[in-house]
Amino acid sequence: MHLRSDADLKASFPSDFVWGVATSAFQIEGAHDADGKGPSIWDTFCAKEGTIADKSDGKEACAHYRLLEPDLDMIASLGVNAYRFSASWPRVQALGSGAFNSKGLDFYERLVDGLLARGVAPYLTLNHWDLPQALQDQGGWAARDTCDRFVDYALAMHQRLGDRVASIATHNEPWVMSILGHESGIFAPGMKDRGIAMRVAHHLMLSHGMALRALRVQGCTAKLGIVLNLAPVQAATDSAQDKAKAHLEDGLLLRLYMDPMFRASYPQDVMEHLGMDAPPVQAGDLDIIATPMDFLGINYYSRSVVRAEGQWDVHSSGLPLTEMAWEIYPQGLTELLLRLHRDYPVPTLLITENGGAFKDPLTQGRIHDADRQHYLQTHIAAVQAAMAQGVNMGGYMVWSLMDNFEWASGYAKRFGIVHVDYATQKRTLKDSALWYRQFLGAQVPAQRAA
Ligand code: IFM
Repeated sequence: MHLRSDADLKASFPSDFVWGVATSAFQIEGAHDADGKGPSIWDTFCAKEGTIADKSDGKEACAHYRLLEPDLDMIASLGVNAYRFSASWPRVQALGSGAFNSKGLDFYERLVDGLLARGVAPYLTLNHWDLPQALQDQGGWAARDTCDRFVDYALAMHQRLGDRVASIATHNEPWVMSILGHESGIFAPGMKDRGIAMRVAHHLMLSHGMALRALRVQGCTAKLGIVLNLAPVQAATDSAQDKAKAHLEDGLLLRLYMDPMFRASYPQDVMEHLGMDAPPVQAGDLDIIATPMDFLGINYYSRSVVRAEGQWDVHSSGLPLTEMAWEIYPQGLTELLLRLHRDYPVPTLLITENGGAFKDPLTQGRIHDADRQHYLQTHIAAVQAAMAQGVNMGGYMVWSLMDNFEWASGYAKRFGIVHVDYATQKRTLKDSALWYRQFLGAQVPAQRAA
């Protein structure tokens, strides 16, 4: 991809474009049982033998619950105008029903007020996977009742913070919660049943629509939406079999979510493929799911290439890979955005996550993560290319602000633009963070210089 100068690239975005960094509660907060927090399904999952590559957990993570104030200073020092974070549901309501925990709500209030005081807009995600364990014990997302519990939680968050957050996303990556959590079982709660996974996907989308409606009735002025993990799905060859498989995989990853939310229908071919495992749709559900939203968040990392038989070898394209063995494929982001714009009546699109895990050698206090910097530059350029072709883009957020708990991979995979030394909790801005700050044109406050 032809790289234009940073200054030209930055100048090609509108002045009100949202530039941010993103995190999620379980991945950074730690304080797993502090101040009345209840256990989440990820606390339970981590405690099971063989679930997390390095046998770690989220008990301490980046100690963000304790280090909130310095972390807020660090976020502001990057010159971003937005910070995307999630609230831990069991921190604000230990059991996922019944009493809310004022100390938990106070934490998110300090976070939101601290951002605003520093000129950074708060972008709240309600559910980034850490469902209260007590709700899982009653069926979790496979139980329709959990949708009502989620609406109560959404309304409580709105009551406390709705007048100050810029945006509320209901769920982060329903596909991941459904498929990795309930079909392959490599994420919490670790189930392996496709029928359950499809119930989960349906209930996540239903609760999203229900929450949007309830929030609007409460007079919510924050922008409302959802965050999906999407990718272009390409056939490995031109064979009819590979193309048919790619169409089906696109159906399972993208159309299964985009069609109900933007067309009020499930894709017929995918429903037929799922047969008895198809989502349990009740009368009126699809209208609720298709409740209009103000923005759609997209998390983009790579493309997906599929073959009819067996796995596609990710090394075969010769493209560079990240430490997750994900191909670096920025043109896929442009392709995806153009396709969404062409095929669906989408609202403003936000890139709510984009970034990569790379080897980050710490040498004499510096981390020269040129790979990550290049990844970010080329993907920002890919967003620009989509905008130049008419896609309505509202913002871009780097995943992630800092190294954190990368789910089943534990702490070994580092996505941060800020390095975290987990032994001391010392934060060090990597070269990519220094580059991002310079790209954004932020002034370095003397007392906060890295
Ligand atoms: O760390 C995750 C994040 O929680 C959700 N999206 C993908 C990231 C990288 O795997």
